[in-house]
Amino acid sequence: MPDSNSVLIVTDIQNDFLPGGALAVTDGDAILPLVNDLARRFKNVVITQDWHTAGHISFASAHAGRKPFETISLRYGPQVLWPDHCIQGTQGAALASGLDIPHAQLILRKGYHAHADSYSAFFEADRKTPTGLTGYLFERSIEEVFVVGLATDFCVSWTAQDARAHGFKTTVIEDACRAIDTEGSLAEAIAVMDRAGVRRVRSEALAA
Ligand code: VGL
Ligand code: ZN
Repeated sequence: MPDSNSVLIVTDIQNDFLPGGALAVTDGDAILPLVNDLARRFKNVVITQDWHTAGHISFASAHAGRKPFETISLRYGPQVLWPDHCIQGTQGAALASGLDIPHAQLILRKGYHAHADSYSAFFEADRKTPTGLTGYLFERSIEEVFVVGLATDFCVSWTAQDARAHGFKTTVIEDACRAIDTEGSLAEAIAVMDRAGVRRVRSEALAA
């Protein structure tokens, strides 16, 4: 299945998204063995890292009177507000120590502009400002993208949608992901991915 024209994108498996972290995803750590195992089957692996400034616009603490998990309207559209998380250089922003993917070729940071969020590994939340990943994958003749990691309903889904929109055959491996699921966000993300032509599979469906 994975060949030299495919890439595995390992999304935001960072301390702050694991149990005990600032924006813990339920059972986020449970995917680590599977993610490590899947990654071994890919020649090409890209790891993403949520990488915010202190006082980032996506933090509830940056908006007077607002609480985490509320949604506000920003110039580029609706923004869910989060607890402070993945601040550049902190332990919370570090990749999980249980991630064992020494052959990963690129670690891509995103969300580093103070005034824009970036769920997707391809574009910031304005859906216009590129991270450079499209060019990187095109230049490396990648045709097929597989996405795993955290969280299914935010960074995984947005990354998969953008991959598909750029013509990559795109698959989310669902049992190698976990969701935040706030205000129906998981059901919505699944509907959007299905409409966009993103394939969703379980890891057993991928031939060894
Ligand atoms: C994420 C919320 C805020 C994610 C990142 O990785 O899915 N979710 N920042
Ligand atoms: Zn974030």
